[in-house]
Amino acid sequence: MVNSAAHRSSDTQPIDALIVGAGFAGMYMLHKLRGQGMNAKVVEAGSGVGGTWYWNRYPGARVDIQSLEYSFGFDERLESEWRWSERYAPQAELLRYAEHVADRFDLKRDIRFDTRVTAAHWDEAAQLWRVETDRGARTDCRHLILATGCLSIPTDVTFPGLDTFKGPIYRTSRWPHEGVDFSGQRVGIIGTGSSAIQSIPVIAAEAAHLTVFQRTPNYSMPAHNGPIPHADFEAWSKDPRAYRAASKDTGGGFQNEANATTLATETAPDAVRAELERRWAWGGFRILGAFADTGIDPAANRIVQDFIAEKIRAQVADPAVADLLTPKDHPFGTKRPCVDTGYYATFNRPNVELVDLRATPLKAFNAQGIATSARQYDFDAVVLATGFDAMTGAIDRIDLRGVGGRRIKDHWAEGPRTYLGLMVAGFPNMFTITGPGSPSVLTNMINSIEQHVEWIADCLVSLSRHQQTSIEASAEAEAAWCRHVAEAVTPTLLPQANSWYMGANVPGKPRMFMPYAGGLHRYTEICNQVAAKDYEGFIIRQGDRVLSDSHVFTSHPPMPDIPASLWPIIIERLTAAGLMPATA
Ligand code: NA7
Repeated sequence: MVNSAAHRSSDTQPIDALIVGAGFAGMYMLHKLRGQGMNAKVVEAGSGVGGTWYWNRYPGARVDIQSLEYSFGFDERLESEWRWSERYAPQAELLRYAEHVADRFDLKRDIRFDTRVTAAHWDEAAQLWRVETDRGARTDCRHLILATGCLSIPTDVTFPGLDTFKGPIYRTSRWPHEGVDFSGQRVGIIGTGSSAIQSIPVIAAEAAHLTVFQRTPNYSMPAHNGPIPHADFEAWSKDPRAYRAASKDTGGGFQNEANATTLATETAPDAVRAELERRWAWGGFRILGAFADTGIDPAANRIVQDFIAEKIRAQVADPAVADLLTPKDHPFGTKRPCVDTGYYATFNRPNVELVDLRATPLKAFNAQGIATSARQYDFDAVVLATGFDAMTGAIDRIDLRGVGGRRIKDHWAEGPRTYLGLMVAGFPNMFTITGPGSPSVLTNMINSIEQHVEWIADCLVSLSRHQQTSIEASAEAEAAWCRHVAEAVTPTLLPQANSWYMGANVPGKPRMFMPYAGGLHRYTEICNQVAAKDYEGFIIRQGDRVLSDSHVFTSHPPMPDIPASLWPIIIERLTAAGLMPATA
């Protein structure tokens, strides 16, 4: 018989909110709700706080957005007492920061570690979520807040004979806390995504030999890590509030000099080159914002692709290896670009070898190592940097059931559907932080987290002030939001790649562009408008009495100014996708 969480009596008094996950999202949510006098608790699968930075301890792991911006801005004292040592903080420092935040706000007393939420069922009669964990603990709560992270569940990738390998197999996302010493070892690594691109240079410097198994090359830009740039530090220290506000008032949630007007295709080649060189020299994601047409017009994108291909050739001595490392199957920026420290130059080392799995597919693991269709590779250790079941993985692994026992997995059978990336129709009082349908992974996560946490906290204050017991996205508003998410991405090149944004890295996962590509600034304005219109699109109840029953979603801010010459491409794509209203 199914152990239905909804059909048992509660062991304890219901709490106001249960938060799942003690990463940056869960920690700030807990702090915020406590400040509002609410009784909130957190359940966390790991033994400590930090989420992504707790789990991903692989060598070379560091943040890709400057730490000045990838840090909390909600508390001025917290902000002023912490100093980042580098432009892009390494994992260990980020974890120390997470620990500091937890201690600073005394969060740990309300976090239950080493515990995974396994089920959460909505009890309509009681207007409560009944939650179960793998430790047998049960909690009833009025609000369930999923702060489960977008990249927290590794893909179930498996290879024939994996268990027969006699050496250790390490996953980048589950790295041993005590670290790994690869000195003198022959190491193989599978994957060339962001995790691999960060770890390969570090492992190569330590190991006797490193073999990199690549299926698809990715674009990577140099971090040029080092001390925080003087100009940024000055701007930040002069007025941290203004600096934070400027970061949040951008599409990506960080300052990137995004150019919304100049087209690469209409600019003189010398000027294009100078601009790309300037941004490449600055490092990180800055090149993404060089021109307004790169993300839309294939011809403009090709200019940046060619520029990066040239940079790869300039760094890699062997032209055949450089060619193999050059992406050819997707436009630049349509998969999450990587930021590296010495990645391409690592392939000039005599102890590093690149294996092209497209030309010579991996056949099987065996006791000695890995056999491809071409030959046997012997290893002492193997690293799997094979990615995550992104955005939905951590949510749909929980047995989540809403109104009428409807499962989230069924509701999301054709891809995740949400209203504002914050709530799901039929799942009252359940919020997602940086969930599918929100800007999340396309942005500086900390700024997106702050925006979500503050919106949810305000929403809960409003409910409590009006003695309302539940809030739920209406099916109509959810459908309208899904359409808007599609409208935002369809004009761009983003759907053209087999990316994890599209669910393409997990066999059987529905193909759908999951994050909201309209930008954090626009998105924030939409969320604020929705709240200001008494939570437009939400059904609000007091017990079983419906107090407000809004089925519309009308809160679109004005369209951004897009250069006129891009409109034909945009209209063509929207029309082909059936998203363009027919003109008279
Ligand atoms: P990614 O970016 O999803 O990269 C995973 C890599 O693993 C990618 O190169 C994959 O190649 C490769 N992969 C996955 N499965 C296989 C199999 N079966 N055989 C060979 N190669 C495989 O994950 P990361 O952890 O690097 O980065 C995730 C995000 O974290 C990143 O985007 C940042 O936001 C931070 P494929 O491309 O599928 O051919």
